[in-house]
Amino acid sequence: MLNLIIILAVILVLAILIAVFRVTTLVGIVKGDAGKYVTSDNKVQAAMCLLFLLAGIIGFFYYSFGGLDDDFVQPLASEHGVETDRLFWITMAITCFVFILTQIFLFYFAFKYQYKEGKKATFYPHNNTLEIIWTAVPAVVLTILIISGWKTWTKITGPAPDKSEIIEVMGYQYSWSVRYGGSDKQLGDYDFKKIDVVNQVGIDFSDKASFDDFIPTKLILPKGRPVHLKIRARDVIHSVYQPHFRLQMNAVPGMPTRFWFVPTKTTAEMRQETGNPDFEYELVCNKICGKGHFAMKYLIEVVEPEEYDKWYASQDAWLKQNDDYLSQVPDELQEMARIASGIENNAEIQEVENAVVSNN
Ligand SMILES: [Cu+2]
Repeated sequence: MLNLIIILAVILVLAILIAVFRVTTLVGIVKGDAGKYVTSDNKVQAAMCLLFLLAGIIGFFYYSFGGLDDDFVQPLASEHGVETDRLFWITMAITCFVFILTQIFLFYFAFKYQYKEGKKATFYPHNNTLEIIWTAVPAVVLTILIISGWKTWTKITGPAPDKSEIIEVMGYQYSWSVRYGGSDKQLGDYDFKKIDVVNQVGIDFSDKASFDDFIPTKLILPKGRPVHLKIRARDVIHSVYQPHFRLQMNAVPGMPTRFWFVPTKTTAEMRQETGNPDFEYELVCNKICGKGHFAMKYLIEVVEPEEYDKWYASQDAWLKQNDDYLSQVPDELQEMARIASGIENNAEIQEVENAVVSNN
């Protein structure tokens, strides 16, 4: 039904265009255009160029700054974002200035140099000075833009500070999994061969550092501390995109990537700033990775560092929650795994040992 309506609409529009064309031809004949090199319609076309220029510029500024851009610029909440935002707006200002200037020339000249009887075009084949200016100026401006961008990018992607919170982010069809290092603050190894229905990220329990790792359902970050994301993917290419932190990094299977940054506002502060009591930071996938791509949204909460430490200490190790995976721990590390994961606490073991000693 809809297709039929569209086809009818197209036929109707074509019929109207043909009718308009016939009417203008007839008007031209009445006016005595027949036999003229250029018809009177030429003036209308020239005026339309000016009209299009004016409407285009007004439309461009209204669309960009007239309140329609609410979702375009998200409030900023990271340290490096200040620099990338500055670069973005400088680039935007320069390119917009040049764009508008060239459009003004383009459409104004089309109007100004419309065909007029008896007017002859000047033959102007070459001008060295002009060639040098319009080659050198863009070359210099672009070089400055690219070098400052490159310097900022090098700084942002440089080594993370020593005391960063290291968090693993793994993308898969169709969600994210985040893993923290636990009390030793070190992420255990992983191995794709260890992935199963429960051990979704493939934690390798032959590595001591993995015993206390934990996997929460939300990405919790401390305000003001450097956070180092270790990024990987399980199946296809995904992309870690956190717009409020001005952060994006591809998650590639078999090729770990990383990104470090410093969050500067807690979720609560952001709720106040935006006036939106439901505001949430989000981690979304920025690569069209399959039919469930739209569902790859993961919530992030930024809290004060003290609150973060409290939350961190209260998390149960993944191994404690899934203690049948103890069978994957090598024999000589069993006891260590039981203690590190919190399956057995130190006090209990001490008690048992004491009992053994006193019995002897
Ligand atoms: Cu994805």
